[in-house]
Amino acid sequence: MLKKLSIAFLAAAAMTAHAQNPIVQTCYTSDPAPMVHNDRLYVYTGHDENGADFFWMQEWRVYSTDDMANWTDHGSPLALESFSWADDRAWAAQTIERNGKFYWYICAHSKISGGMAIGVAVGDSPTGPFRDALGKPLFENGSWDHIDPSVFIDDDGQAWLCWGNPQLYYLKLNEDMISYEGGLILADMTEEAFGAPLMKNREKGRKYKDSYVEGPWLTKRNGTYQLIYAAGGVPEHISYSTASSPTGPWKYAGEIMPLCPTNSFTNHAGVADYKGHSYFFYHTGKLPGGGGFGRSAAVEEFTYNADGSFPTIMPTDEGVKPIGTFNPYRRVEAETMAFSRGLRTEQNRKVGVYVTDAHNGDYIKLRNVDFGTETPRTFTARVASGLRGGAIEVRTDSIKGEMIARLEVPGSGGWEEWKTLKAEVKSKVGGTHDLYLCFTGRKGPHLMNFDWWRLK
Ligand code: FUB
Repeated sequence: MLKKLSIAFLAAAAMTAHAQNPIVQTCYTSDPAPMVHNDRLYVYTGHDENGADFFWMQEWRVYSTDDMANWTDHGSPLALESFSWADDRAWAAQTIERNGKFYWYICAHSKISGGMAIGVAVGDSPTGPFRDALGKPLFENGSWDHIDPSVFIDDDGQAWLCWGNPQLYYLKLNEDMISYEGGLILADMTEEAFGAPLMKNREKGRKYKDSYVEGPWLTKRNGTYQLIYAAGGVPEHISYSTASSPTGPWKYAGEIMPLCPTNSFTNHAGVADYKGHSYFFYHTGKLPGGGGFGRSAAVEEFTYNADGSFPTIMPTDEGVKPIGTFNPYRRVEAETMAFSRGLRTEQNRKVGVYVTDAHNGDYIKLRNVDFGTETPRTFTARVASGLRGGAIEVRTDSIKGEMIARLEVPGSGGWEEWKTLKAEVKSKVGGTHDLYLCFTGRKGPHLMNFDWWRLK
């Protein structure tokens, strides 16, 4: 189903050159939370299930890029089963680095309290492995308010965690990032702060300017604290408030991403500065088959106003421009792509994340691939096929562009029987091109699994 719809989506997207939103086409990726580390930008997402009728989410995922166009899928290093106390709703989360460790703050339904709880996982790298840092929730009290944690480390080193729907809560984290000082802090949910007070304090029949709902993202710009959040109720838009302290009192500052026809009644934002650019991440229901419970991460570039305030940011299908070139003369994980058609990714212990569900006509696109001045001589790929296999055609500039190499992939004796195969590059290629890895073979069956490739 998803596959057929992906094809329809591509047909629509093809009308706009280089449409790249949503940024991942191999599965649904909700509630994006960016983090920059060592010159790479990572996005931590949720994972909406195919065909879901609610937010029945079971795992979190990680993607990364160094050029904002070609994204590597790092799979799912964290899931509900990573937390012995959690049994449902792997909802919005955010990761931050401190002292060489990566802390992934999540929320999930707790079988201990029966409400939503805030948990924290820790890992030694941005892509894990991660483990529950405490073996119990960091905070819970049986309430369902405890969703959507956002973490922020201030210039003085003080870390803050905030979250909540419809009330905004905070904890003052200790330096270890897995314990806190003092008790739960409740934000003042006033009209001045968010455009409307809490629902229970609103005047009947009165129209308010805006309102805080959920999905806070706490940050600081030019010495001013900014709290970005999903606003307005259902459907949601994105607004923000500012303050001179991380816990407020907040002052309503306006909408950032207005209500738009994105096919999703929720929205969830995160911002990051990366390589001299500013990026706004959010989600839409625009991947085929998607919708309110099938949401996907998208990104827009924006420029802050001179005073540090946000401009209005509109969702686009084009997304952002590449800010670098891609080096094909190294082992490239097959799950690195700017765009793909019809494919999914899986992961196992043997090879990690790999591309699967490759049918005749499916493809991977990479953008801004720099072939340099010397033409490559060989295309090598690690592949497996439990049936008859097929071929990978390596083409430049479009799916119908010049075929520079064709790798025949015979059956390897099993879907996890990996073989490294090589084909000659037959045409000269130099400079920068988009690169397409096109799967061909018998119409109908899954042709092959694909682990990595390299030009030499
Ligand atoms: O993804 C599940 C919930 O939907 C999140 O926790 C909210 O922010 C909304 O996006």
